[in-house]
Amino acid sequence: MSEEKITEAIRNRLLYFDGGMGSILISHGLDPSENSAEWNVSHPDVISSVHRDYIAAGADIITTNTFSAGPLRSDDYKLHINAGIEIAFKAVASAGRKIYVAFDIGPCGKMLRPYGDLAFEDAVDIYKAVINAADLSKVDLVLLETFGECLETKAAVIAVKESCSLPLFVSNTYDGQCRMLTGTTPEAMAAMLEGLRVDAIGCNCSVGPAQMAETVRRLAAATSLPVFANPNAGLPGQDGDGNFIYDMSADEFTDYTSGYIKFGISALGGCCGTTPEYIEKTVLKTSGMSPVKRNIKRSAVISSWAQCVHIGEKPLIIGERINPTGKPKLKDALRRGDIDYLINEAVSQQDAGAHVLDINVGLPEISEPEVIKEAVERIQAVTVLPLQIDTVDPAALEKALRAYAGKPLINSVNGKESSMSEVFPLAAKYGGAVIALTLDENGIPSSARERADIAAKIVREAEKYGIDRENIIVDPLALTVSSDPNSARVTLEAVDLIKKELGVAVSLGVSNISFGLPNREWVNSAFYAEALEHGLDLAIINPLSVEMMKTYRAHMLLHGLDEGCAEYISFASGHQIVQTEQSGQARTSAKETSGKKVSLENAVIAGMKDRSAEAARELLEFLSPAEIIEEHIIPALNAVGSDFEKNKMFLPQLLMSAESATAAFEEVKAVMPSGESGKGDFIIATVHGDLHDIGKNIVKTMLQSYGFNVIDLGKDVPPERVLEAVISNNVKIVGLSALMTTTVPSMKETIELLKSKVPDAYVIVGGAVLTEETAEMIGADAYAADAMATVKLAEKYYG
Ligand code: B1M
Repeated sequence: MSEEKITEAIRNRLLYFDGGMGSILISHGLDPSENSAEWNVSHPDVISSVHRDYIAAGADIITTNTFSAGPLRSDDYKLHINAGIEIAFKAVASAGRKIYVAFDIGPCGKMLRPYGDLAFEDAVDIYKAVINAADLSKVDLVLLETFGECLETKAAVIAVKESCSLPLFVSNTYDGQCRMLTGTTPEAMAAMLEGLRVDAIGCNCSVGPAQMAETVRRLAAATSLPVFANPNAGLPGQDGDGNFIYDMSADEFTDYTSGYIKFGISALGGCCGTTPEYIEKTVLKTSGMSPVKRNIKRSAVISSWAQCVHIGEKPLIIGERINPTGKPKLKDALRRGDIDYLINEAVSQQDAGAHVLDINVGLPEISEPEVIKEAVERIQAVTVLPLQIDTVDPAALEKALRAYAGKPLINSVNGKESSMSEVFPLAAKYGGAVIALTLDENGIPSSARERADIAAKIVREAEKYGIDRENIIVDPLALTVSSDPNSARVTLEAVDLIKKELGVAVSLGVSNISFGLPNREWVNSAFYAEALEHGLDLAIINPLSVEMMKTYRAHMLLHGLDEGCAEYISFASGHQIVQTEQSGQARTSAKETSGKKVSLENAVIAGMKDRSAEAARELLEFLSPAEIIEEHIIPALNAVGSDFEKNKMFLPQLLMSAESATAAFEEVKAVMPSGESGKGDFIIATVHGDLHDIGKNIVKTMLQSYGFNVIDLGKDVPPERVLEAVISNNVKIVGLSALMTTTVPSMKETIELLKSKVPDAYVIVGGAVLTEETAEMIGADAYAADAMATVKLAEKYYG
């Protein structure tokens, strides 16, 4: 009898993962700073006994001790991986029942751009190196675990898929608000991973089982794939030595985790702090239970790194402005490589109410694959909207699909064999809903019937690639009424036929209807209203056009799709759109009136690096550097910080704003007087654990311009390094910066070390999180609220 594959088993019955490994190894003497994968070589018996204990406890899936084995962690990673696989393979061989070996892969140890400096394709190569190092004949599946970031997860999935055909389970970590480190929701993750055709999705680590319940529920509601959950033994706390401790008993743990079964999950296990006892009690408590059948309403869904957009639930708008056709300024920006111009268009369209953004950068004189990749990477970092990848070049399409952090719309495929054979394999591999144009080798048919027939052919062909019809959105093509008076009628008839016969969603590039006519928006908006009446699901329009948005908002209102008329009222009262016709630039009138001041703040808030620098240069004509910093850069960052706190902005956007603020600051710094540099030396650092250095850099520049020689130790500086700099440079005055409540203890530690070794050291502290009182409490000599206060304190010290 052939063995039941893991992909079948997980659909047939409740399975059990094992529990924590690292926390058990620590109890056997592993130093938390050691690479636990090395123990596969140095302590194989310990690893083997942990596996055997989990098997005895009832686990069906044993994860190899290879979570932290990879080229960035150790040169010996191949050795560690294969030793780990061999130990697990032998442990299950003597189990007497089928136990599945999961080859466990954790995050690679470096952050991808924009959070770190690792390029996406380099990350793919790192994961490929890990997979190719392993003897995969001895494992049943690959498990990607504890991934906290959307793009890194995608890089690892692609690497696995391109290297082997083993079943792939993917588990992410979410916080208590059901967000991954970078803000991704369970629904967005499920959409992307289902599109990438993984075999099961789950969550592990980070929080305790109580806090994880909502993530598990949402994951299970968002996907038809099997879902699994491996929580920690409680919410992580820290002991006096800074070690993580987990304090939930096995009984309490199983009380929570057994409750996950009603959500429809297929497998349960544990993560940090759990032991064989936890798994045994889980198995006992849930014995006799089977996975609850989930009723997932299947609908087309696309996603960004942050959120999902469901197609077919209500009419949606695809912003059309990032497309060079007929837009000389955009063409020029593309030729100059000015991606900030595109970012401005993206942000304006998002503010105006678009739900999806079309990205088309096709110009014969640029390298479309390279430019579309950069455009996707940069635009997705500043917007939460899903993108529509719009290109006819398969190489460009593939580059964009790889770089995209989510499940995109693909624009487009058509009924030509050549188009379908190029686009469908890519859509099947990377996931995505596809816009299908009703044209084929014979051109665009003149009747609605023939267009619907082409649509049916495309849907059938897509199914051969495993792309089901909910991921096909048919565009029956709006052609200009100026050359064919029947064209609008035919298109609308085709909308009706296609929706009725195929049950798929329908989209239209609305403005094509008026090509060659004057006052095109009059025609466009009338046609748009009619198309909405016919059930148009997605309209590619200009969301900055008042005419079009009037039509949309009124339609939503009249069809009971605008609760409390809220969106209409907000649109009607105040959201007037001012458009500078040819330029392609547009802003709301409220923003426009505030002139240059808002333009630097907006650029920082929107994360436009080049625009921020440009705006700072402009402001320097009539403001002093200090005024620009105090009145423009800092307020913009405060606004960003406040939106971040309210979950309105997420880490990628925070990061883009920080980079933009830095770009503006660099411009300002360039014109600041350098000072005579003889007033004395000053050591400055951001404390250990803290990566915020914008404020510290401002303080440094201000000190320099007042004549001090600043020794800058950078950010995330350990106390010993500060002490060493004080001693080796014989400088007693030190400025420390900390921006987070969590890094104030590190500041205190630094002060204590300095004072114990150099009692006459004079320490000034600063940073948004500090006050006079805190400064005193942690033993600082002085508190500086800002850069000027620091200069005054330094002058007093040396004076
Ligand atoms: Co983050 N961050 N951040 N962040 N970030 C804050 C600080 C936060 C308040 C945002 C929020 O939630 N509202 C919050 C901390 C909450 C808290 O503990 N109370 C926070 C968080 C939580 C985080 C992360 C944990 C987010 C995450 O990963 N989930 C993460 C932590 C990373 C780490 O440090 N380990 C993180 C990451 C980042 C970015 C990397 C994206 C980026 C920093 C980029 C960089 O610095 N290169 C960033 C940013 C930009 C911010 C905000 C938005 C802006 C900080 C800033 O530059 N302000 C910030 C929110 C806010 O402060 N409104 C926020 C402008 C700057 C000029 O002010 O630094 O105060 P400031 O400096 C002033 C004075 O304080 C004084 O003079 C300066 C000039 O007037 N001063 C000194 C400062 N240092 C001094 C030293 C002196 C003297 C005076 O020595 C003599």
